[in-house]
Amino acid sequence: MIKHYYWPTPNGHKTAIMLEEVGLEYEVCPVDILNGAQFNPEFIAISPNNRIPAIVDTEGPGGEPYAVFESGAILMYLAEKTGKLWPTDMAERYLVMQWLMFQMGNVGPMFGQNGYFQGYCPEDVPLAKERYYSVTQQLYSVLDRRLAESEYLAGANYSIADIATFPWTMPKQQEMHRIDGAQYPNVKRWGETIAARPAVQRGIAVLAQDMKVGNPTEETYANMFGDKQFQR
Ligand SMILES: N[C@@H](CCC(=O)N[C@@H](CS)C(=O)NCC(=O)O)C(=O)O
Repeated sequence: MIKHYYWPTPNGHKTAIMLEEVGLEYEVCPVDILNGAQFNPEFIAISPNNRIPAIVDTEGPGGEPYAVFESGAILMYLAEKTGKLWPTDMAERYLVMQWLMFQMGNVGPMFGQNGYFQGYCPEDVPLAKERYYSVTQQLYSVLDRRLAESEYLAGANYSIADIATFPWTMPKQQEMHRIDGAQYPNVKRWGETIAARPAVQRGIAVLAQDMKVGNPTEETYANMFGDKQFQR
């Protein structure tokens, strides 16, 4: 059984979707990051950078409990455990890895900073806004070009690379990132195909009612972006 340490954010959605796709038995362990639950020592023992998602596989390698943090590593772990959503052929598998790393190293961090400076930063910082917005547009262009030539990011088949990227490009995210989805028709086609998958819909629905990042209070801001992050 998989214990899923989770909150309904784009990074959390990746592993929520994956668990639904592969059909492993799992238990949702909510980590309310708006109210500081990510700083509990028991959670930091599993996820040293106080970020969701994380998992504990109660029957990990050798039958022992095994903890995994970082969403990309969790997707790979669950793919390897179940033999699903990444190919066995080495050339094909490394295409999946490349697009997964593209998400982990570029899409996630840059879109995240764009969202922060567009929406949450208490000061208007035009240079940062412009910089992260431009990088976000450039990354959308890369995705759109790739999806013009390929059904899914890593080729003809849906994989963990798509699962990692999709939650960051959903309409709500595009709005937050000031992205006009109509400018990226291939991302749109791909996003609509993925959004129609029942497992994706079930994954996104987990704790959906608790997704209230919109207007942070002083306390939730401190937990997510401010002093609490740096106190330790
Ligand atoms: N690189 C990490 C990023 C995870 C991440 O940034 N998670 C956010 C939610 S989307 C979080 O837990 N934030 C809580 C905090 O910053 O304290 C991953 O992909 O797992």
